[in-house]
Amino acid sequence: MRVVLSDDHAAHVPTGELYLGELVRPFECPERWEHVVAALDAAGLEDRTSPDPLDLVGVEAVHDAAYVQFLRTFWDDWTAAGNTADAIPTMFPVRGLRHDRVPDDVEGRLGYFAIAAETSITAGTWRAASAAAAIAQTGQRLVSDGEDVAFALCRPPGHHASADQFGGYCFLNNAAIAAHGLRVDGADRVAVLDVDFHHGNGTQSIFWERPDVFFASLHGHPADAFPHFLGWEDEVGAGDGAGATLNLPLPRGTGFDAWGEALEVACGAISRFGAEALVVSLGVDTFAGDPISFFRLATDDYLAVGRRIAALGLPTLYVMEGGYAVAEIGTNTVNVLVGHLGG
Ligand code: 5XA
Ligand code: ZN
Repeated sequence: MRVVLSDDHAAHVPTGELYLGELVRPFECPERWEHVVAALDAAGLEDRTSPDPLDLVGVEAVHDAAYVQFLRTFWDDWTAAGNTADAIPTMFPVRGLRHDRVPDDVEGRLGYFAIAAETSITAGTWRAASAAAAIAQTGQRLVSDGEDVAFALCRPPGHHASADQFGGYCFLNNAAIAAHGLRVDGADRVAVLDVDFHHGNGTQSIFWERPDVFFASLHGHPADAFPHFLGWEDEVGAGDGAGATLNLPLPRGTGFDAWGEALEVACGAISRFGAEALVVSLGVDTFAGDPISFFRLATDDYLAVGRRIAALGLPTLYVMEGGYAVAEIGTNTVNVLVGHLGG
């Protein structure tokens, strides 16, 4: 299996995360990447590829150009305004406030483009986020060019990033960029299967009205879990995309039996949709030991996840999303890949 990765992920190292009223060490940390690489080594998955340069046209096919410009330039503006600490958004255009004016002030602009306060922009955020998007694009091209399966080891993750907002540790939507790329490079119908614990609100919103990209997500019920304000089962897409979104929210304590049944439902829907290629938003924060999630999957269950996804028989790109049980993230992630390969 080809693995696409880059050391540039290490440029994004936020110093703190607002979590339940405290500033804690961020759960989304560079060590996650290192553990996945160590597990890839241990499993003999050593066919590594560096990303091609970022294709901005492909990025701006799913993100607003003004948002991409914001991500590219914000750190310089933030520091030019005299700030030295990481940029943490604290004020948002919520109910009753205007969405049609982008503030000039850096604090206002930061909140305008944000969904949540746990994610900060740092000196190296654009470098890492743009490298992650380039990794997804490179993996996508490998699959479009005939690889059965590839793994894009993206960090930071992407599935919470919408066309014009960051949050949930995500800046550019790597999976959405890859899914759109698969369409451009020849697949008539593409599916995104999001198996991260959290609902992929960004991916859903990007493809909400598109009939050519199916989005299916298994996740902690939004009544109980981040991102809280999207991911109910009655969200099915709109306009030409009506019926091309499938949400399978699951309760606290969900173990592999119930989770696997939901995976079966998602896979059945992807087959009926007639997808010709698949992007998997691969988060392993469904693991029982994950510190910020509440499902109960075990390390061996991830082998079965990979086997079931492989049984779809589709050219597949796995894109790394979440997973914060740092010591186990490598084995859990690689078990999905090994299962896909028949292990
Ligand atoms: O998949 N998304 C995540 O793992 C990030 C959740 C952030 C919760 N504040
Ligand atoms: Zn997650």
